[in-house]
Amino acid sequence: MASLIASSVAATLLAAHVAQAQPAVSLLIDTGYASSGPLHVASILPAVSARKGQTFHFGSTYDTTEAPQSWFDTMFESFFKHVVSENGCKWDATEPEQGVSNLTECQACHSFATARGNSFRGHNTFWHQQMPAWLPGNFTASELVGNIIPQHVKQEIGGMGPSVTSWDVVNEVVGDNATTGMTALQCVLSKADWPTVTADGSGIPLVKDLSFIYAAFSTAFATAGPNTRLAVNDYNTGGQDAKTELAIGFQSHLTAAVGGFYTKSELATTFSTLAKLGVEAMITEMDIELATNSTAFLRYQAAIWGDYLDACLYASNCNEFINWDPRDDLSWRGLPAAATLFDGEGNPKPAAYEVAARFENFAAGKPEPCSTSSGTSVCKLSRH
Ligand code: 9MR
Repeated sequence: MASLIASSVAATLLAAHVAQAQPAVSLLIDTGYASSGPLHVASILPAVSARKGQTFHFGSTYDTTEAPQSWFDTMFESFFKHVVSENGCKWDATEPEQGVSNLTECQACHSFATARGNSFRGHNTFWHQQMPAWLPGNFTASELVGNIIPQHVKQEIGGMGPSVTSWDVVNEVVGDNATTGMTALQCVLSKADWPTVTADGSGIPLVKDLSFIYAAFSTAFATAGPNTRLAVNDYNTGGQDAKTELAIGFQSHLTAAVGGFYTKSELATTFSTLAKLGVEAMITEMDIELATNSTAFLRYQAAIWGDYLDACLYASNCNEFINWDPRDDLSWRGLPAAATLFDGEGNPKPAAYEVAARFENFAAGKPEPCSTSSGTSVCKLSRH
């Protein structure tokens, strides 16, 4: 699944793939569900949770610095009901000076969520990007594992309190070339980013074993609330592959092109494999880049979004679904990629209406729709 996206090299890597044609698709919004006018997801979510047997968390990223605030106020009342701080809970924001906890932005996002009846998810306590300047390259492995990571994880997770639904305890620690048959250590060692290869000053690689991951998780386990899910979060996950074996947060930075996303059945098989192991999984950073903002591509995007949401809804072990960036003008993938549910003016796109329709369908107790992103030659929807 090489064309699923690597987080830091997104746009360039997939330029070739997005030029591919899109299939004609069949959508629930063609069958009588609303395709214009007000969106009613927030009012449907309680019935969704009732069918799931536990709270289903559906939301998006937010940061207090992002404009326009009035749009966020409305959307996080009526559509999104779950908040992830896009950047405010990362290590550079939360421990800008060694040993000094600063949860100001992370807490502000949590307060924004709480004030609107939203739940809150934590992203992240450990990542090789957005590190505070004082950290990389300045410590030995034993200082990192024995002191710096546990202290940071404890002060952040402890400081944010037990209501956080899930934490990305480690983010993007698995290498892109991880393959089945490799040990977990080999998979992590193949990650060509700090802390895997940064020397500690003596030329010795900083990470020689998985103790940095163990340090983060054991501290998180001891500090987090009893119902908080603790995740390895990674991109290019969701299929039957080595990366997915190690991660339960499926970022899902996708592209609307064959090979740019997992099929619904691949994703469903992955959820069900994990369910049999007693493991929960979640969609943590969904967006879908388009080659062009045409009607056909917007419909393809809606079909893929619908399939991912259905895969999560109809799985027993998927209860969080997060969209990365709430609207196209705020997307890390750029406005031309049109990768989110709402356009650059904040207007709902077909994918937003299709998401609402999938929720409505599920909440009404209906059977799972077929795999719409496969195209009308494979799947045609009708209202049950
Ligand atoms: O969306 C985030 C963007 O605002 C930051 O500049 C960027 C820094 O690398 O991180 C983005 O979020 C990333 C997330 O934290 C981890 N997975 C990949 C996301 C997109 O790069």
